Amino acid sequence: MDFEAITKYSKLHAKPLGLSLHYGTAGFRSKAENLNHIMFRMGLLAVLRSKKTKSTIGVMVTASHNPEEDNGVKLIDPSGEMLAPAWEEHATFLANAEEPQLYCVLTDICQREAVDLQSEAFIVIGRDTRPSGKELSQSVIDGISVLGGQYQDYGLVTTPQLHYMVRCHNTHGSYGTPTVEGYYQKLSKAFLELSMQAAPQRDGRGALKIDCANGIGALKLKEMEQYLSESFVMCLANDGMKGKLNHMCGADFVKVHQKPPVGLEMNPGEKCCSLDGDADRIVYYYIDAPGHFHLLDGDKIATLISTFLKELLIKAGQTLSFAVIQTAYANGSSTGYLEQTMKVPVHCAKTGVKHLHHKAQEFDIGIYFEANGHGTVLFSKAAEDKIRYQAKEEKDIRKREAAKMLENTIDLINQTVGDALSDMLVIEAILALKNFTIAQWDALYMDLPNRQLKVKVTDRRVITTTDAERRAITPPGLQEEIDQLTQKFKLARAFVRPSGTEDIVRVYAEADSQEDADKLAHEVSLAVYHLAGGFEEPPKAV
Ligand code: 16G
Ligand code: MG
Repeated sequence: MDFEAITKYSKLHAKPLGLSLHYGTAGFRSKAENLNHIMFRMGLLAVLRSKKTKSTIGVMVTASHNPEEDNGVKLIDPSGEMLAPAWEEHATFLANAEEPQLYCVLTDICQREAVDLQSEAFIVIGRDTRPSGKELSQSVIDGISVLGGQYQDYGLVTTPQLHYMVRCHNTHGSYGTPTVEGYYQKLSKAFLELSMQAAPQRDGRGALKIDCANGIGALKLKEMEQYLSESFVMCLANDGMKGKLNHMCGADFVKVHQKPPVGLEMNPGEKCCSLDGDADRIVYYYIDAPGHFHLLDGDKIATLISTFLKELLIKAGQTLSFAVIQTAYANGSSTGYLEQTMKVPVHCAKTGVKHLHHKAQEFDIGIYFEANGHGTVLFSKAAEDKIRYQAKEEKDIRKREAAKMLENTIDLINQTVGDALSDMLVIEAILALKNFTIAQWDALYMDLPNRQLKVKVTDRRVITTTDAERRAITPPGLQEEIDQLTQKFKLARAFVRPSGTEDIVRVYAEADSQEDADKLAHEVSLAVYHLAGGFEEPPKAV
């Protein structure tokens, strides 16, 4: 490593003295103006990671559903997954080194990880549509170049598209061609083959209105549209021509506020969905004839996909292990429906994609979704091989057809990470094959009313949790208080956890009526406020 070059270039991307940022659940996120040095340093780190793994590494510049002024960055590991936890620590360490220590910290990481500096490095870069993205990507490139890494800048892409590119590069094309065209071709071919057997869509039930959060999803859907059949009618709203990124729209807004986004006109029964700012989340919704809003979140998506896959596995006569992974935020009704009605094993993981992804890898087929709409399906290598073999060689036509549909589903789903575009096509294919309206899908089970609240405390780290975040260990007395409050309501459940992306504590409550869910959430918030160092005013009733 060239000490002088690193020192010289680092000064051009100088770290503001004393500024400390952490590699959180989804990488670094902050106001864009604070991120120049972070980007440069993540360029450096990506090169070390690439040398260490002897693989292509991804660097995505995005702040997902955060407001437009923010930006962020995350690294993508060789198989297209989130960065390994030990390297998240290196990232934080490197990000917070003051200028004179930077070289030392780099050398330290190289030593601890036994990085062979003679190895080559190749990095792929992408960014979402934030105005700050281009300049920040250039800082990443400067970091890569100063350590002699090679790179390919994909420019504007969705986060899951960049995850896909990383996997394509590292599998030498067997996962797909590492271009956006390759991505559209792979997905559209699988989609068209899968939905071929669907009956023609009557009464416009095939049409879909899409709220693109004024983000990258709009651009990429317009590109993808030409690869899909004319029978799939998409109508894009919030495509970034007028509105601001994620402002009063997008998957996060719709899920948190449980109401439609602005900028999308809805008529009763029309099927609508929202993507988030970097298109790795999706939620569906509609209004019924009396005008009530119905949200179909990640739990409903997981249920639909599970039902479909389970039916196909039975038809194909395949006995593969199969499980759904959720988080504590999963609606109690969804867990009950999956376990009791569908007889599917359900596991609970901590919040954050990497935790769910990791757990899902333990099964032949692992379906994971966060209630917020981030999720995908993972197929083990053995399961994939079995299915592909059966799709080709099976003599029984019915079984072979089922195996072919499973094979198309494997190709349609982005197995690296949750992907709004790929998930949307999976959902649309299933709805078409089942000839389901969105209301019929919604009727699979009824969500329990629920409420999420935020509480401000002096130091959110005083709250520690166990049992996949469902129980609080500290501060003393908090869990006992939550247990007592919960007992007062029917079908009730509540938990609290420190947010991984904001300086607040999150509260979740559900109960058999909205009134009780609101009441319980408020009472639990007060308990957090009193026992965990709340500041400003005590939380008000909902
Ligand atoms: C990030 C996570 C998401 C999680 C959310 C929780 C990734 C790619 N994204 O957006 O999975 O649900 O954080 O945020 O891991 P919170 O900790 O603030 O509740
Ligand atoms: Mg996102």
